[in-house]
Amino acid sequence: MRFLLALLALTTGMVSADGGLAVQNAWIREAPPGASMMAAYLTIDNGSDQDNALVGVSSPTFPRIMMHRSETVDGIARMQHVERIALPAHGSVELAPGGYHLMMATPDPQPVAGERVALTLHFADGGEQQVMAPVKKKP
Ligand SMILES: [Cu+2]
Repeated sequence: MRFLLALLALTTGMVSADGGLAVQNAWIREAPPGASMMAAYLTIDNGSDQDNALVGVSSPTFPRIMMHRSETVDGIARMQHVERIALPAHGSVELAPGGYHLMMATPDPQPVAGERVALTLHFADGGEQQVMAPVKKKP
């Protein structure tokens, strides 16, 4: 049954079976050839009554995925490493350019637009969800 649910998650790219969390619009920005880092973005809806948090992301394609937040301080844009991204009950958190994002070292070969990459999101309550994130050119 778990396997079936996982399959369903893979085909729809969206799950709400696990504590009311739904992961949507996951995508990875295609990087120029030779770029050392790639970024990924997605939206997480927490439809449950429980606060939760994103505490890590893993992928067979990317050996190490970090969670970052971009911010501008005194006119200087910089990125800060974060250990967790809070997902308040009945809230929605968007990882988007200019804010929270996933950052990963570019593997060799480098994933390019049109490919899809599996990302597994790990949550503070012990749950996890897998999504297939397409690689896209910068919109
Ligand atoms: Cu970053």
